[in-house]
Amino acid sequence: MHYDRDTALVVVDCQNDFADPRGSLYVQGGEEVVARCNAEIVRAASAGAFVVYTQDWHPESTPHFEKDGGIWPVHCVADTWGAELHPRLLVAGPSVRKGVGGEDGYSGFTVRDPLTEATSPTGLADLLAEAGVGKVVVVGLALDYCVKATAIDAVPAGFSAVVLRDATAAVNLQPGDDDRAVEELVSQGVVVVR
Ligand code: VGL
Ligand code: ZN
Repeated sequence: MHYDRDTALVVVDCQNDFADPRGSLYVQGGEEVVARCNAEIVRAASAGAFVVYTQDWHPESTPHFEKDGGIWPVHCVADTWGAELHPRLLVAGPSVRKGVGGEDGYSGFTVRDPLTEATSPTGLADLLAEAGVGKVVVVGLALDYCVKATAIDAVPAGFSAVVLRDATAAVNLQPGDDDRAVEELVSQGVVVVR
């Protein structure tokens, strides 16, 4: 990928619970994704491009978790090891935390109140606007959840969006969720490249 000052790299949820095999919601291939993200981070940062990170950041109880009525094992609880960025991930910019107030949702741009369904912004759009970019490159975990939702939300927020599939990995709750995520991305105007 080519980076310049009009382009930001958005590194989604490269946290221990997703990227480390000991994590509670380990995504197969997570460590490889960290290495591939690092290569992009080096490229982006050396071109002077803005690099920004997201972190899934949940309270101990949230309707996002299976034990509280959702579908996921407990993961990325605020201020725990699982919520930390993977120790090998290069950090070259700010991080946006999502779900802090127990909200649900997957996008790095917005979270959703589980009771009212109202969405509120996370601050990512503001950071990108301050950086003055028109284009975002999205990488990280997981392709079929937070990478997909973040890239799709970037389009109505006014950015052109590219997903680097080789710098992602999918949860694949159902086999083929990865390919379906790519189809959905493309149908929403996101460019998906290897
Ligand atoms: C994610 C499942 C639950 C993700 C977050 O980062 O893709 N997936 N919470
Ligand atoms: Zn989550």
